[in-house]
Amino acid sequence: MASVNIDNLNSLSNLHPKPENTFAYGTAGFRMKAELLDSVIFRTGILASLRSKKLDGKVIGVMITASHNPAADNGVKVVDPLGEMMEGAWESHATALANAPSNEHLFDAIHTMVSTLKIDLTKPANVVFGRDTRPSGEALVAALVDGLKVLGAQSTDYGILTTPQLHYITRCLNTAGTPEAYGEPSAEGYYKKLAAAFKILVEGKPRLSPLILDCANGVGAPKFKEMLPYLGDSFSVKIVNDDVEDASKLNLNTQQRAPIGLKTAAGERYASFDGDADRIVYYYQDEDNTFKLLDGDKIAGLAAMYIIDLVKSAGIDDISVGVVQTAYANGASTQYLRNTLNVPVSCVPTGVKHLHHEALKYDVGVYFEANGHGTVLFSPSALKTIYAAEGSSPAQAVAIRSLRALSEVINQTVGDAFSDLFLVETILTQRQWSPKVWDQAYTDLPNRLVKVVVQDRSIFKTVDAERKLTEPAGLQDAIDAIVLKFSHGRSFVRPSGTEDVVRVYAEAATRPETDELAFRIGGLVFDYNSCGSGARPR
Ligand code: G16
Repeated sequence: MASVNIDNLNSLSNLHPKPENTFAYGTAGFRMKAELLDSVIFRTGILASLRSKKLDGKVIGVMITASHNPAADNGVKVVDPLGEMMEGAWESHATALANAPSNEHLFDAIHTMVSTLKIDLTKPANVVFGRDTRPSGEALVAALVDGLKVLGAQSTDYGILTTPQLHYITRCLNTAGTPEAYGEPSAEGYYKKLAAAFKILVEGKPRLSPLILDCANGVGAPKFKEMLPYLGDSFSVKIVNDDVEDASKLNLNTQQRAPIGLKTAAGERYASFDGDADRIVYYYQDEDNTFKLLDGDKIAGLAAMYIIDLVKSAGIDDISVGVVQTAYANGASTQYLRNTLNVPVSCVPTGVKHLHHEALKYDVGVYFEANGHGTVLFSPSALKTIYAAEGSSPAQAVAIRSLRALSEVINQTVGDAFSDLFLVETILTQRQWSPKVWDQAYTDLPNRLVKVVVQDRSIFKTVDAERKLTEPAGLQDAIDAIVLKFSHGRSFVRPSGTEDVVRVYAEAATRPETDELAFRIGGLVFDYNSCGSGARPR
């Protein structure tokens, strides 16, 4: 079996020295201050090459982005051949490569992977990559390219893309020429595919008023503008927060309020992307000037309701629909799904990879995190049924056509803000619903998310889909004792996988009680064994 050329490795690795820091492949890859990432991204190039060789030269994707994080951060994640997140078992290998303290250790870490994973280094390696609009992206791409040279990977730079576009392209490249061919492997192919399906879905229906779309001053802005010509008059939009030149404006959004600089008005319909356009939330302003958020839970409820109806109208009885959520899902949304829509609901830990995996268990699996990250997966057998169905009435034929188009408009690889936007716009157009009508399905319990800065978030260990802490010892009992005092109280604490904080979620019967619960638990975490650092949450 071939070996790694050590001189080549040394000379390239010397260009990307590892700082003292310790790195971990977290919820969505490596993510931290951009200036710390040079060696990590260089080594991710080696990792992606090894992954491709292990998979017989299949194309592996690498996306350089820090998504919702501030502009000074950046990150990297590896995409598997069908556009899914990299197989979980490889995360520890990614972490081991990133933390090797010297070139010799790096050489050894590569060889440990090669022997334990039985990687044939003579196989080809193919890697594609993209980045978001962060100013640090260009230099990090150069580090990645050096990493790809270590094992001689063939690579293609797709330039600036949204994260879901890179996932889409990876899948297209690996399925080209097979019965599962996913589309043309380019941003243009992606626009054409989504736009064609959306046009079918809204055909013959009166158009809605323009959507006001906040792009968080991120990559979603130029990319959505690029897509507009493909949509023709099927959709009308007013794009705001589209300044990608001034990085300080990236992701300057606030929680449970309209984004900075956007003045909302009653009667309008709004949506916000995050910095790499893999998440979306909707919102509107009520007549009494209240800001109303339609988050990932609301999108999941809308999508599940619509798909269940469509399957029934199509006369296809043997397709099961299920929904996957995380602990952040509002209690009222879970009740609505279970008791009104009668769909099975599972709860998994935070991170698209967990939701995606669980959603594959259903014929049609709807998965959304409350933060707007999600999609709908159609199983191969569900697609077969949908494509084989003919329908025995014109109404059934229309429903079948819509189901087919729906499976095309929805990105099957990962949560995608563009796809999810077209999913929501389809349903609102088909039903001629305002956001307010959509919102009436159920009323959210008031909820609040608090970030607690701690000295070491790795001491927080969770079980039960992150709903309970096992460590630090005793903290969960203290949380439970507080929660018991609140009507409809629920709260959990978990370490973030993308930011250096611990997150506290709380919900309760009323807004004041919710706020009190959130800050009492936040304060408890901060004070517990003097865990906190910096300002105590209040
Ligand atoms: C990433 C993950 C999401 C997760 C979010 C926050 O999103 O892909 O699944 O919900 O981070 O995770 P945490 O609470 O662990 O920090 P994105 O949009 O930033 O890539």
